[in-house]
Amino acid sequence: MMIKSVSVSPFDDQKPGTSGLRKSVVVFQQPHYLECFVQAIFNSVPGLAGNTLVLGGDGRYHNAEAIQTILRMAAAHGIKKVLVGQYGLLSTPAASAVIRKYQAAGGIILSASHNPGGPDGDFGIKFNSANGGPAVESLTEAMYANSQQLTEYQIIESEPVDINEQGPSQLGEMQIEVIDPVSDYSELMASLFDFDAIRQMFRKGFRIRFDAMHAITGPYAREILERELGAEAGSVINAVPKTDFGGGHPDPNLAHAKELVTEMYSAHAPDMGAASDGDGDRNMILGQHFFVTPSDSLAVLAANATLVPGYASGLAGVARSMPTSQAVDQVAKELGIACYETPTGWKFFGNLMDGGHITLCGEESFGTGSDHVREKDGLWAVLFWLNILAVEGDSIKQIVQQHWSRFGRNYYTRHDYEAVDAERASELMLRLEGKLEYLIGTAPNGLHITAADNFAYTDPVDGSISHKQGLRILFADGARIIYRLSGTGTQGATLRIYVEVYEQAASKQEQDTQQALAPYIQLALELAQVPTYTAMNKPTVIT
Ligand code: VG1
Ligand code: CO
Repeated sequence: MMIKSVSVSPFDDQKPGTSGLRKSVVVFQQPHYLECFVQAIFNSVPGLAGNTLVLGGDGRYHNAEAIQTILRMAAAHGIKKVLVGQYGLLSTPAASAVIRKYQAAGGIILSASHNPGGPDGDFGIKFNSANGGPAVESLTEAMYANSQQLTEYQIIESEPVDINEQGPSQLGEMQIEVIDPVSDYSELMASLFDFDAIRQMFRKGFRIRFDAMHAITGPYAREILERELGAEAGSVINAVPKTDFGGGHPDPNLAHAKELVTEMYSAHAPDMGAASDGDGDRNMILGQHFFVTPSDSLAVLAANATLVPGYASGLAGVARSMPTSQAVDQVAKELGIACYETPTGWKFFGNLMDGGHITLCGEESFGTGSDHVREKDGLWAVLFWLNILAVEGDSIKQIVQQHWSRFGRNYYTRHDYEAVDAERASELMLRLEGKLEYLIGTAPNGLHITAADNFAYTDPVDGSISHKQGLRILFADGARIIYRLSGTGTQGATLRIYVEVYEQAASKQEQDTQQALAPYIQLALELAQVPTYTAMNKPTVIT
């Protein structure tokens, strides 16, 4: 086996964001670009050589080529064995499950998640550690630092490896095992949920529509929902993964999963609607003529967890990202368990789960998960809901409304301003941050501000501190306005504004969300002079 050292000059833009390194496909297609980042991973993660690595992706454009490059670099780095998903496919939660099950030293996941794919779309790469979770911040910083000083990378020369057939093969001295991307994951799901109860519900005529959005969850959802649980054939739509996601935006929300939303609001709507994103870690849950906000979904799962076999003994604690609504906090209070507030991104939940501090966690961005893996998990959330429905016998709408009457309702929305001029977006944030201390104790538009800051988080397990995680404005009545710049976008800047209002009175829980939040949305625009800085008079996406 000939190991070749290739001399390179470093790329200056290989700084991982909220979830790995995401760039347009064209950036990744530059000669040596992917190789440099992979070498930075290998140089920064101790103990990969001589150990097992998991490799797979969401199947988007450039996935197949990138897999071949990484295999040849892994062989040059002295990796002992690579477990690679058949056809190069592995959903993000399945990759996490496989890393944990086979005690791999880590995994490389190729995905830009909910970002569009295809030659003009985005590509991405991230490293997950031996616990199955995204590399923590200190490690992603080490990768970036390494990428800035890189002078060479190592690769072997070889013919492309056949990853279309399951089974073992060899690349130089490295073993390769092409694995079924679905079976380890579906086995794990069967160990957590009452599949018999769900089967019985389907047998009685329960109908689900699952929109895989032409992305990775198609094969997983077909296998588990249709084959194992007996949902009607055709329940899973857009089930064949495409390299460009059928030209769509594989983001399960009201704006992008239009086909599903239209059906769920039609006269013949199925009992449940669900969708997942490009890499299978997000989920959207809908009932008949009813949308469950992700923050509410997390709270409902937490409140009903003991109905599900895998969580029957109760929850150690829960966590949510800072911008996520405080609905789950109400549940934690009542259950008498801890509730942690972390910065945006799944990497902050790993330590809490490893330390046994939390069992469930979630984000407002359609992400929910538990300590069964170290990623958010789209299909898992759908199965969790199915299990609750099978036990309760109520509709999704009833379950959520009962939840509100017990815990109160957290009205919640996120307004995104995409592709804003990056400099103007930072100016907006800087100017607003400068104003925050003067806002405390004032009542603009009659809304009483009690606190305002730039959120910082101290990890209770390793003591690491993450600064500047979003501007928060907190109000006397429990309402919040939060501003962040996205760390996953690839064009200009994306400004996210999150608004939340708590309503305990049952008589006021049936309002339209945008109307209920209107005074705070208005104030959010005024305080940050959003139209002026973004040159937009309305958000590009509202969720
Ligand atoms: C977004 C979401 C965040 C999520 C991240 C990765 O990040 O807001 O909650 O963890 O995407 O999800 P940002 O920095 O753009 O706001 V995924 O499914 O894209 O891996
Ligand atoms: Co995702």
